[in-house]
Amino acid sequence: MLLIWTLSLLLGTVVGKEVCFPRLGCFSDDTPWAGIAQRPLKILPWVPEDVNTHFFLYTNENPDNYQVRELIELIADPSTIANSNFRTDRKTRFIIHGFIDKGEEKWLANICKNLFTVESVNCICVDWKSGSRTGYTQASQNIRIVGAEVAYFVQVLQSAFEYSPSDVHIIGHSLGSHAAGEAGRRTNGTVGRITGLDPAEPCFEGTPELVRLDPSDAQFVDVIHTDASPIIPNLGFGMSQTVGHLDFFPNGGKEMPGCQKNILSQIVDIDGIWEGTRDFVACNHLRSYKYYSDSILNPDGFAGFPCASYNVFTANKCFPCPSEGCPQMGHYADRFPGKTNGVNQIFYLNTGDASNFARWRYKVTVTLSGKKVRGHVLISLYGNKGNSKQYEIFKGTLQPHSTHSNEFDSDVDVGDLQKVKFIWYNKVINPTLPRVGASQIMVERNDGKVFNFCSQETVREDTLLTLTPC
Ligand SMILES: [Ca+2]
Ligand SMILES: [Ca+2]
Repeated sequence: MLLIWTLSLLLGTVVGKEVCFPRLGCFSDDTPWAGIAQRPLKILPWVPEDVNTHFFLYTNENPDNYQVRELIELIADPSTIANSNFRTDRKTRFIIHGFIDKGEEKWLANICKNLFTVESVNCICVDWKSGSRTGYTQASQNIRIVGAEVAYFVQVLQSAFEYSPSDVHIIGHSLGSHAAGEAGRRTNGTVGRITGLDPAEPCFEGTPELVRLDPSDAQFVDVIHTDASPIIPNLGFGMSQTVGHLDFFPNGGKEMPGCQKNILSQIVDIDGIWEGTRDFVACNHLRSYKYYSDSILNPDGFAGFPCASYNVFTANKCFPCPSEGCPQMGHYADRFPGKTNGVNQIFYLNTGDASNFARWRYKVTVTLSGKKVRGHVLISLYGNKGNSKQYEIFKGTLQPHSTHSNEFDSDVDVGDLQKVKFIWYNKVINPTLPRVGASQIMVERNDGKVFNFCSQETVREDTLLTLTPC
């Protein structure tokens, strides 16, 4: 009893420890920063010199080689940014990496390069590898320094160049998402947008909004969840909790297609051994920034559907998009008219298993004709933008006049439908050579537009039947 009493006295004297730094202010280990269930260890962030945050500026004028901006130089003389390729009439997008990662990693600059193909922008990759390559608990505190440095950068832009924080977009992966949230909190939510790419779960899930990314950190917050399984025992690094205005759960948010490959096949990938090992330990977690990167080049290839759950979505019950449309996951999420109508709006979609991850979902309804046999029915779509592969619509008894529907995610955007091809098979030898057809096929696009096709013909197994508009 005496021991417990003494301990509580000792602990009491520790409460309220804080460290203060010029320009960044003070950081305490008070609750909820530390000493709560999700972060029991009373630790403080490192000093800014040890986190050593750097800003690598890429622009349309220097897409391949960054201009290093030492923050200390910027503060002493804001004209250093004026002498760079930074343009005050452009948006500024910061990209912040996560745990163990670094600002020189290719994926950050690749996002910038994709951006330069669609817009003129100041693209700043934030490096804090000195603070990220340590124990996870320490790194999760060091993001407070990173967030403060980014916030300070935004404030210098505002005071020295009258640059509006609403033209700032901060993209953060993993722990970087919460660094973005901290930067946003320190600028009073005036930053235009924050994108959380699979925000880190440990030390953040279920914590107060103060310490983690939440919708109040920016005018608009969008989130992509790709590793939402629990950290214990599944090692799912990402949050399952919704923390934005729009929260996207591609492929259900837990297991990403293409992530089941074994380590050997990963290592022989062109990106080399490090990328292979990264993908092996954290494939689902890293998918979030790959989806974002592809979304820049595919403005309508990541439509997210509002739905009660992913199971309901895969049961084909959330198609097409509602009248207000579907938001796009990734870069163009800010084009959604209802983006800030509420917080924690949830959306589901499927992606591909490798880049290009974009997909376009279609609903196809087939009315059969001809003989009654068992078999599989497949169709392919032909449109003014491209032609799809064959997708299975139904298997079972092919009963004339029966109607069957299915939805699928095409890797091709076919645009406006022009014709449809039908094929059936059963691999059963049948000397009567049965013929099956489709009297009508209805194709619905995700925007609700419907295309109808008809045919009077029937065909033998494995023979294409073309249906024309009707
Ligand atoms: Ca917050
Ligand atoms: Ca998780």
